[in-house]
Amino acid sequence: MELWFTELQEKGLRLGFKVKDVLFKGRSQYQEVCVYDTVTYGRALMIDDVVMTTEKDEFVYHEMLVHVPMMAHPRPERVLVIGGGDGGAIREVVKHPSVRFAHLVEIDQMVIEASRKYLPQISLALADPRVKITVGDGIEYLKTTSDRYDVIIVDSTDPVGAATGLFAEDFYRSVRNALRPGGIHVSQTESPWFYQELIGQIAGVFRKIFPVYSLYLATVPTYPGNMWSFSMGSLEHSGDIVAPDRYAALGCKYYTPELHAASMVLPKFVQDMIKEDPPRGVPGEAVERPHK
Ligand code: AG3
Repeated sequence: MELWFTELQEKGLRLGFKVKDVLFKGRSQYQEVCVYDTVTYGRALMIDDVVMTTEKDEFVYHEMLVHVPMMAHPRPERVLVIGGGDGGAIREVVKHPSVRFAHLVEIDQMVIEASRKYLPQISLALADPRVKITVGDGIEYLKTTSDRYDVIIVDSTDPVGAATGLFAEDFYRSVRNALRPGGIHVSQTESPWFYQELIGQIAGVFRKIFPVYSLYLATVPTYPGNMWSFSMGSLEHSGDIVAPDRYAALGCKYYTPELHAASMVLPKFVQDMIKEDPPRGVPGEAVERPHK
């Protein structure tokens, strides 16, 4: 019997992955967590039927999420990752020798456990001695903590349900407050093809909150639209790479110093989306609110 996993992006778009094997299926207090072995992309982590990461293409997303802000910072020592319980972002963070402390705050223990067991190549750095794992709500943590970080990375699910608060202005304000002087923040902000409004709103909020704002893109084949956006806010540094000589030690498969700069060169419809004074929009019809 053929087994297919389908992600429903919106009423008119589904993405299908042929499944060889179901390795894990669990329901936590927050969500359904699954690990499938897929024919095309290897093992894949799904949360509530949405693709989080796959063995084959995870490096694109994790390298771009992490190395762009890290290489734009002169010396990142203390780094916070909110979400990202699979450990992929943390793995890239600890490749930077300047990092003394990497803190993962993930709400769902089941994501961490399933990734440790079934996605060892992604989660391996969770065992690094510089890494501290807190199972808890990142929003609450940042509201109340007096800890301060050089780089804060938000590796969230889509802005649906529990993750909605991770895309809200109040949350970004607590992110800014938890940055050390010169600190940099990045959030994954979905595909420009389906979340143009969100990306535009975040641009407005980041411009209010952070002295420097940039949007950059990467191509993630297993995410809807493939073109993926990352919104970066910085207290001081421009967002450009500061020390290209640090690159060689990272052992990247996607990120390069040239690509760092190139990822901020935006197609016209994406430029329009983040213009200070709209008109905003993408060619074609308005897209309905995504699934769920
Ligand atoms: N962060 C999830 C990106 C959102 C994917 N969205 C989608 N497929 N509709 C993933 C966690 C990876 N560490």
